[in-house]
Amino acid sequence: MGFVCTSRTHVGHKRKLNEDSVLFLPDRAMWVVADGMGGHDAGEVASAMVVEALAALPPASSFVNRIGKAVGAIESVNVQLIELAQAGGQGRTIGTTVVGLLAEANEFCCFWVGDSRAFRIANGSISQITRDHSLVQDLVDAGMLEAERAESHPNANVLTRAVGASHPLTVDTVTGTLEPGESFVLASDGLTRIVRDDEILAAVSRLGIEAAADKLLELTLSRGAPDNVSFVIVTVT
Ligand SMILES: [Mn+2]
Repeated sequence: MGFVCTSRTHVGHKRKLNEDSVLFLPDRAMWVVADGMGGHDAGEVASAMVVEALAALPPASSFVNRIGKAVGAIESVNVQLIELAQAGGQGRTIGTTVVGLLAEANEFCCFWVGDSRAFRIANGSISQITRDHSLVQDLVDAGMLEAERAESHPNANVLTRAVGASHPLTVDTVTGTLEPGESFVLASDGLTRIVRDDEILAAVSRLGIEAAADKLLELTLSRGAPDNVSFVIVTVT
């Protein structure tokens, strides 16, 4: 399988610092978005650490082995971030989300922690293939909150899982078979809180990949871009 891919990251219109990090390695069929939290000297450090750890992964003997190494790298950054926060002594969390896509031959694996999302776009429809590790997602799953009201819930930003939050950390994964012509979108919540899934679908399925990325960023910025916004689009050729 071949890929065409692109990415964007932008500080947005309200934040002073871009705490998101993007890893874009088409040669190794690996793409990652991480959304750091904790403010200056924390969020951008955490998201960069997880991205750097994944970029530094050694070659693997099989795809399953490669997935295991990626998960292990995230678990190891989790421990490092907890130690870093303890060394700082102010009781704060230095954390990050992570969502990544790995591909090999005709297989893919998506791994994630937190509320950064992965979508799969195929045959004119979009499906979210990750499940947010967030309080509102748990409420939706329990039937206590309608999905449509989750974004506007006062606790919409409360995560139940993040890299750097607690030990041990469980990294969720989903695997599948790649189909030519389908696309994947990895995104931080700076995109997904502002741009609807059907708008992501329309941009990616109707426009070329660069124009689609420009459109998604433009939509976010024109709506105020209250958060950092980062995303990757990968189309299988
Ligand atoms: Mn964010």
